[in-house]
Amino acid sequence: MASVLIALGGNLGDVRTTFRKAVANICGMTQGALVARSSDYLTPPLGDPQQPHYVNACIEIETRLDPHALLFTLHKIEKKFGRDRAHEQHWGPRTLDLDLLAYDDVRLGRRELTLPHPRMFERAFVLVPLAEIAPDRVIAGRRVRDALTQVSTDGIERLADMPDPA
Ligand code: A4P
Ligand code: MG
Repeated sequence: MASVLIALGGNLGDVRTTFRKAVANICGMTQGALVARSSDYLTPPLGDPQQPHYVNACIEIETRLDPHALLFTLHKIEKKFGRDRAHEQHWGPRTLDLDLLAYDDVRLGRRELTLPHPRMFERAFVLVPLAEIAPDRVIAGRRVRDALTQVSTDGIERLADMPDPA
């Protein structure tokens, strides 16, 4: 089984409900086991400042899918929750963005899949939730909790847990 870290983001629709359903889909469609899930965080938008704030979170799963099959499955889940890549702007609003942050210690440098995720260390909206679930994980030679000290976390707010749906 591979240990995989995935970042969730979105700023259109009822994002927290989308996340809850997406996490269930990720586990179901990857025959994966959920190891950890961070809180949800409200984060100021990177990119167009006129767009709504995002909600961000991270999960750790264990799965037997290989990295490409996993990314393919994540794209299917994005689409299922209303993401329309053909009509969105780069770094613009979206219902659900699923980024593969790390897959064991695999390193890949392809355009369609780069591992670890090349921009994760610049992004407080990734590092804050990631440090909640995997502070001691070392990714590309950097410990997550140390990487977090190198970015500004201004404006990031932890959201209270949602009650379980009836
Ligand atoms: N790709 C390559 N490597 C990976 C990987 N490790 N994980 C390829 C996922 N995808 C990977 O991805 C574009 C292409 O990258 C895919 O076809 C895939 O094969 P995308 O998710 O469609 O692109 P994107 O999301 O527009 O860009 P990118 O660079 O992933 O940026 P973000 O950060 O995901 O951009 N502000 C806040 N506060 N919170 C956010 O979550 N998100 C974005 C979106 C902008 N501003 C944000 C947030
Ligand atoms: Mg993305």
